[in-house]
Amino acid sequence: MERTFLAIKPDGVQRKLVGEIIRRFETKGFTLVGLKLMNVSRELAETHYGVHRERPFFAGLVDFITSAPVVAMVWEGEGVIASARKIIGATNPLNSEPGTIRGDFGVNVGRNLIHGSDAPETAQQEVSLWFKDEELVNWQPALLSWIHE
Ligand code: DAT
Ligand code: MG
Repeated sequence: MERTFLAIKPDGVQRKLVGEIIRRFETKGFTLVGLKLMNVSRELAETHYGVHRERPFFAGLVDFITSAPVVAMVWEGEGVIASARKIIGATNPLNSEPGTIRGDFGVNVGRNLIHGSDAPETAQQEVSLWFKDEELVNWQPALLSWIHE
């Protein structure tokens, strides 16, 4: 089953949006298989955002993501990678549609509340960067047959 890595960024945690954000993925029908509140080391932040290393916002991004706790999560479900990106909304919250997390709660690209893996390869890399195998829980939700044919 497909899995993706999501992280509620420090702004989402500070603004008490953890429950609201998790609720959106739960009620959509996805399954939570990994969850932890954690401080992010510079090393982890720099690896996670390595693709942006040359961008002008990189240093600020690493400072921000390491500035306060984040909620790191792994979610499972059919099509969860692309669907989570839609639920999250466009990178700049001013361009995110209402109804998306960023569209409903954000106004600034540097405070866009949540990260989501953007493709199957990055999802796999990010899940294993942030979580040990034994931190992930394999389970079958009892409601699965009411969500899937
Ligand atoms: P996304 O988080 O939607 O995958 P991304 O991978 O292009 O977006 O960028 C990673 C993060 O970097 C993004 O969530 C916020 C920050 N960022 C991106 N573009 C930025 C910009 N022009 N100015 C400031 N921060 C930016
Ligand atoms: Mg990205």
